[in-house]
Amino acid sequence: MKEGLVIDREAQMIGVYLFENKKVYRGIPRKKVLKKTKIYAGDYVSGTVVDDKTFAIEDVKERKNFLVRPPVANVDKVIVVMAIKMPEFDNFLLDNLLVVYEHFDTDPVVVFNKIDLLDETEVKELEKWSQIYSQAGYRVIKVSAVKNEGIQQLTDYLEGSIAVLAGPSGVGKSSILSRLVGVQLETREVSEKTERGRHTTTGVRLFPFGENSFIGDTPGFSSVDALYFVDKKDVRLYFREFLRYNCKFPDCTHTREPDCQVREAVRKGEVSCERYRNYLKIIKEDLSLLPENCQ
Ligand SMILES: Nc1nc2c(ncn2[C@@H]2O[C@H](COP(=O)(O)OP(=O)(O)O)[C@@H](O)[C@H]2O)c(=O)[nH]1
Ligand SMILES: [Mg+2]
Ligand SMILES: [Zn+2]
Repeated sequence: MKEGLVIDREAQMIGVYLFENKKVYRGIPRKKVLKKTKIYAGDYVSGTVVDDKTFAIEDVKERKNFLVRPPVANVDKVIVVMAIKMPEFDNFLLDNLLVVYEHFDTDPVVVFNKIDLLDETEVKELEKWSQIYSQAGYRVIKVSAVKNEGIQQLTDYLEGSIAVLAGPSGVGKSSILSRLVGVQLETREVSEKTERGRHTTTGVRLFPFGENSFIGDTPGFSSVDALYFVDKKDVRLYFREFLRYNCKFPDCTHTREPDCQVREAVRKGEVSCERYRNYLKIIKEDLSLLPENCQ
């Protein structure tokens, strides 16, 4: 049996990347496999080579996670792409996305693209936000897809993983993907219409690059409500930096409880006001709860 990864999934098409020779085969699942599960991009499969174009899929490995939009399994890292300008940085959107991708058990990395566009004041703003997200526990990478800056750093960071790009449209996701993969690609939109005008189930493609790394594009979202995916009471678990603190009550919501260590950390400036404010906004809490130093 040989091991492969499903990198292309659209309608009846299953493209399987074989690790042994890095070639892509048309995957044909055995009936017993289809009975057991659906097959998604990102699925690790085992099977046998039938001929130089065809791979018979005998088994699908259990998934460690599954993103719904786009439907990709076993996502190690989500590259959340933002810009300081064009489009203007939206920290509320970023925090909603981080909550969602933490919830899906991936490791998000924050990428600021288009750094070539920034004047002195905007560079200061970039530094401020970079620091906020590094302090929160995220890897932050500054990139210019146009100037090919920071791309090597991102490639190194993604080595050996399945990653997908996320972020609002226009931030440069497709441009970054082209740089990482090293060729100009015409990336396919995730949602397509059939000739009958009906929405098909999505087509997803992962591109191999570097040392066993794979990357997929996503459609942009300009707004995401984390509560669509995550229970309100669980949001606190997906603000990474909150997990460093032990409040008096283990289920502390970091709002009105006595001896809340997270609120204490906000007061001391260890947890940023911006992040805490967005936490309150996401859980639809009263912003008058912000400590005085954040008002
Ligand atoms: N100045 C500048 N423009 C960029 C950069 N990356 C992408 N763009 C431009 O931004 C626009 C949107 O890029 P695209 O990759 O389609 O963004 P997507 O919607 O997130 O996939 C295009 O006109 C790109 O040429 C960058 O690093 N610097
Ligand atoms: Mg795009
Ligand atoms: Zn607390």
